[in-house]
Amino acid sequence: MVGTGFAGGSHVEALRRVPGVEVAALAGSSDERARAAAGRLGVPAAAGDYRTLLADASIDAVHNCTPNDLHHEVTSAALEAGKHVLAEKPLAMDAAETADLVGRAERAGTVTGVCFNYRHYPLVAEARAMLADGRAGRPHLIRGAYLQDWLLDAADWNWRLQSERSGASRAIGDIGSHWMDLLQHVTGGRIARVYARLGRLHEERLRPAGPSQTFDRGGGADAERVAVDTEDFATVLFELDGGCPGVFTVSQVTPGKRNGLTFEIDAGAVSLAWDQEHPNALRIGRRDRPNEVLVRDPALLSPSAAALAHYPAGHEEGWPDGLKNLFLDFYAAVDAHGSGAPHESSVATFADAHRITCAVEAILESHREGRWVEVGAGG
Ligand code: SOE
Repeated sequence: MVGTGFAGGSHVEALRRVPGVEVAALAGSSDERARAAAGRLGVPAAAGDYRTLLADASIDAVHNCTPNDLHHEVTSAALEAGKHVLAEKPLAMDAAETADLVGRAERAGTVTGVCFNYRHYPLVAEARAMLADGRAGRPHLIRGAYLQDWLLDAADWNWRLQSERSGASRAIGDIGSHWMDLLQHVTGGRIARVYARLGRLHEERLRPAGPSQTFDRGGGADAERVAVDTEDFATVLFELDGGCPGVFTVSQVTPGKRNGLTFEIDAGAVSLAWDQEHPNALRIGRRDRPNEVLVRDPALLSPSAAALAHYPAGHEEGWPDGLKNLFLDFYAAVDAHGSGAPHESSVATFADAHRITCAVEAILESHREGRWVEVGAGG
């Protein structure tokens, strides 16, 4: 595990529930931080330099949970060392870097994937199955949002507020990227063109002298006032490659929305609505008979969705379980790589993540130029 923040901690916890996987060591930005995190998470070895882990031949796979500006460097080095790599999103800082990593992964030939974790919920898989097998009909209109409030106050601070660490886009890059990946995964379509407006609640924020983690609240009295150059919120009109139109809103400053990722897909036979904060229900809208709320009951789900539900109905599963599902899939792919057995994976590929970065860049360009922008191949 490389990285000691929110992502690193949640990965270690979910990996504990993946049979056959052992978290061997954890690397951080210093010996001290790595040791503290390893102690907290119960990981047996710690290193202040991730290269120590890469040199260890007994380590098969690396999770890259570093801040965005280190993604390309750490992932490239891990591939070079012949490791399987599960990379946190965004795959890298910009499309030139993500395109480069797609090539490196192909050349390395190890198993690679990107942590677009919202794909791996049972009722997301059910919506996907209903669209893929025709039960839902063809999508003709899409709506959605990804809304949070952890950056509402000017005193809320995190490295994501520094574009040199996080990338040119923040709200879209950090969470809009999840929404776009999820939508593409569920519908099987691709966002082909976008028209976007971005905005900021705070032109300046208060940066604390000490460290702060994702989702920490407020800074201390010693905070320094700094200018912000990335967006707090955005609205995006888009069209899928088949022509289906849609719209989504992204915000990290919406009071009361902690991790409110939602989609609504209107299709010919039914509409499908899902909400990450209530992940065990899929709303199925109908015209000629009563609407349904399909709950996460393995006995009632399609096989691809039931495979992601580990407990009986009423025994609720959520965010940590989606992450576990992603890792079960990734490590099944690692096993299959070793044995040569076939494995069909739902984990986002480096190429999928590159395409998302191209969409993020198209959104920035659309805002800058005030026009529709085609999502290019980038790189
Ligand atoms: C912060 O916005 C964050 O931790 C994102 O970086 C994650 O990708 C998202 O899943 C939850 O929120």
